[in-house]
Amino acid sequence: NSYKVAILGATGAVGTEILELLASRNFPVSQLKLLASGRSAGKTMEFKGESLPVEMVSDRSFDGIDLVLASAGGSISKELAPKAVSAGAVVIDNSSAFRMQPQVPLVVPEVNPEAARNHQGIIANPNCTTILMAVALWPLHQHQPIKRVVVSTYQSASGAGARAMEEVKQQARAILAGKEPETHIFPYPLAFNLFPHNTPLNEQGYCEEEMKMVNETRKIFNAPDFSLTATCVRVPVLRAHSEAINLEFNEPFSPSQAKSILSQAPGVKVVEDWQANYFPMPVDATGKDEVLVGRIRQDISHPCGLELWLCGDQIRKGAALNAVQIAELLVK
Ligand code: 2RA
Repeated sequence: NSYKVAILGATGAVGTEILELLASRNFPVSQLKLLASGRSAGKTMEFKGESLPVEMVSDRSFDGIDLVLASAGGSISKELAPKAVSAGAVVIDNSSAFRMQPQVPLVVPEVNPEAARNHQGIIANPNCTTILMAVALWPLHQHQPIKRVVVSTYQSASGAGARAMEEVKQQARAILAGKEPETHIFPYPLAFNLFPHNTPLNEQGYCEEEMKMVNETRKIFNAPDFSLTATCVRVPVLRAHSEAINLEFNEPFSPSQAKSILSQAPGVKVVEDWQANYFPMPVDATGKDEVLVGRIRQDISHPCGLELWLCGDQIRKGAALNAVQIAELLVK
């Protein structure tokens, strides 16, 4: 079998990665439609040696399409995903628009692949920080239930899109030239700086990005009371997120046992050379499928605590690869 596939948001950072992955993973595509909003329509993109036009998306774009991979922002997904479903397509949506709706599966293939089958037309791709963390925590949680998570994120510019990656480079050039850095996408200078994630804050002082990690993890793990607190920070890195994670269990969990579990965990690569003081870094995670995990160690402040550090490509496993892996689940 092969499928008529549409990429909505094809020219964005995630859309471009989805196109590359459909080719490199040889997804069974019989017809590929590249859809974008106004400013990107008219371009062409390469797929398996063929030059394809990027079309302006319209209500009729999804006629005859089997699968839509959407990464064009929440408002476009809200407007168009239901239309694509009515036209008979299944939509894998990378935006946060549908993630918490009960009838919409929220899927990380290494964690809850079975959830993908119960879709009613839309399947949601979790937030990048949630995906990267879930891939690493799930195998440990299965071995011994995690009692509490404290996570701090170090999020790359790519999470705010391709233009944001350009902006941080431009800001660095300006600063090195002794000029004032300009801010357009980001509210503050990111080059040689960092700032708490600037999504809106709730009354408890948590931003939306932090609450996504809490709420999405609970849904993916099917654990409504899962105890997690997050501090999300934007850092001057291009396209890989990093996370410092503290775990509390009910019983001691030895670092060596955690390391051996993670060494066999799907989607994880343990990277730690204690002699060389070499551990996961964004420059190593960039372009890779795996979540790199290291610095697995006893929490010296708690007998049942464990500390770990991870890096993962935000555009790839954090978004595009996870979505394509969900599509692969559907066609298996
Ligand atoms: C961010 N996770 O990094 C969000 C959206 N990709 O800003």
